[in-house]
Amino acid sequence: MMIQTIKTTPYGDQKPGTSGLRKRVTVYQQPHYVENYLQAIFDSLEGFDGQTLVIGGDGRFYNDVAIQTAIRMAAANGFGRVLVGQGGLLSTPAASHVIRHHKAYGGLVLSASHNPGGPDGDFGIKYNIGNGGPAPERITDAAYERTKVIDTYKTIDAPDVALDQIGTQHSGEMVVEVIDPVADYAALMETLFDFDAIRALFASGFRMTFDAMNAITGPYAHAILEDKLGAPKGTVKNGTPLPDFGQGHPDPNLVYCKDMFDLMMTPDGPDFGAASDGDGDRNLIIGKNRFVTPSDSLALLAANAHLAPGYKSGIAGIARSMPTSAAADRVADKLGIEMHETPTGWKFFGNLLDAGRVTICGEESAGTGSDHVREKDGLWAVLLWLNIVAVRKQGVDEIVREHWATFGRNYYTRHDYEEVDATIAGKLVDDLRAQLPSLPGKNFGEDLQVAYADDFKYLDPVDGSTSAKQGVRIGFTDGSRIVLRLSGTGTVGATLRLYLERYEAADGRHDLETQTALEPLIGLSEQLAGIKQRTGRKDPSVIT
Ligand code: VG1
Ligand code: CO
Repeated sequence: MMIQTIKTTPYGDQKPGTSGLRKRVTVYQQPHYVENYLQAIFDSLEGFDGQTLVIGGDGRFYNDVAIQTAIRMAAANGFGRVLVGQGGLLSTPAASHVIRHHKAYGGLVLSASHNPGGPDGDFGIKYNIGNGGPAPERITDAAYERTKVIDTYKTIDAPDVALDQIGTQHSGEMVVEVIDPVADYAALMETLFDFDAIRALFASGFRMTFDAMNAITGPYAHAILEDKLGAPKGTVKNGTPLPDFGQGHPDPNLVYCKDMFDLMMTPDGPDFGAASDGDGDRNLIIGKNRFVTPSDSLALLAANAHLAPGYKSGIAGIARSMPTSAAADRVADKLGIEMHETPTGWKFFGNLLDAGRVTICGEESAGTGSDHVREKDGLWAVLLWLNIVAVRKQGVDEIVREHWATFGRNYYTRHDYEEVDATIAGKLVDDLRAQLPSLPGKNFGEDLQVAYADDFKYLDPVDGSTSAKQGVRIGFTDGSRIVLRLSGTGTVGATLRLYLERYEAADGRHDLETQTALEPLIGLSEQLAGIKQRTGRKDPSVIT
């Protein structure tokens, strides 16, 4: 096998964000752009000689090109074997499972998640470590430093691998195994959930609609929901992964799944609606007449997880990202288990999961998951919901209302301002940060008194590492919160995310319209941060 060492020059913009390196496809198509980044990752790792690397992506445009490049470079860099999903496909949670199940050294997940795909869309590369989870900052920081000085990369002169052909092939001397992307994952789901109970639910006439958004979950949902669980054919919509996601925006929220939301609010609509994102790690849950916020969903799943076989002996603890509502904290409190608040991004859950300190994790951005893999997992959340509905023999709305009546309700919303001028956005956050020391103790309106105001800093209780400047949070004495941070996944300008939360006790009012319930906090955040005034925007781009 002739290893080629190719000369290259650094790009200055290969700093990974919240979840890998996401850029426009046109950026990735620059000469050696993919190669530089992959070599920088390999250069930041040790001891993988002869080991296994998993490769898979969400099927978006440029996946095939990047995968062939990655296979040749893996061979040249000394990996012994590559496992790749057929057609280059692996959902993010399935990739995580394949890494763990086959004891791989690590994996490359090629995705820009919910960002649009196609020649004018986005592409992304993320490296996952041997526990199946996103590389910690120690590795992503090292890779970034390496991209700044990289001058050569290694590859081999070998033909493309036939990605459609399941079985063993070679790239140079390295073994390449093309695997069924669904099989391992579907088998894992079967060990966690009561498939008989869910089968009986569908057999009794329970109607569900699942939108795969022309993205990666189509094959998984067809195989699990329709083939294994007996949901009628047609339950899964948009179930074939397309390179441009059918020109859609594969983000399962109330904007891009508005049609499903409207359907779920009609009297003769289905009993259960769900969707997942481009790479299959997010979930949207809508019951008949009831949208479940991701923060509530985390709390509900944690409170009811013991109804599923995989969690029947209870959960060790819960972790949530800082901007996620504190609904789950109340569940942890009642169960007497550990509760952790981490920075945004799944990579911060890895240590807690590995140490067995938490079992269930979640983010307000529609991500929930457990210790079964080290990524958030869209279909897992859907199946756990179905399992709970099947066992409790209640509808989603009823389950949610009972939860609020027990724990109280955390009214919650996120306002995103997308593609804002980066300088304006940066200054806005800086100015708010500067106000923080003066806020504690201050009163706003009748009942808002600031209890604390800080820039969130995380101390990892497992390895002692710290991550600073993770978002501004202003907490009030009644449990309300205002959180502001800049997105780390956007590819154009800056995205400001404003998160608002208000707690209403178990015997309080649970039927207010969310934006109305949060009106005072929305007004106060504008007074403090001036997003509309400084950006000239009248309204948020997206409200979730
Ligand atoms: C967003 C979400 C975050 C999530 C990340 C990756 O990050 O807020 O909760 O972990 O996307 O999810 P940011 O930095 O833009 O706020 V995914 O489904 O895009 O892999
Ligand atoms: Co995703």
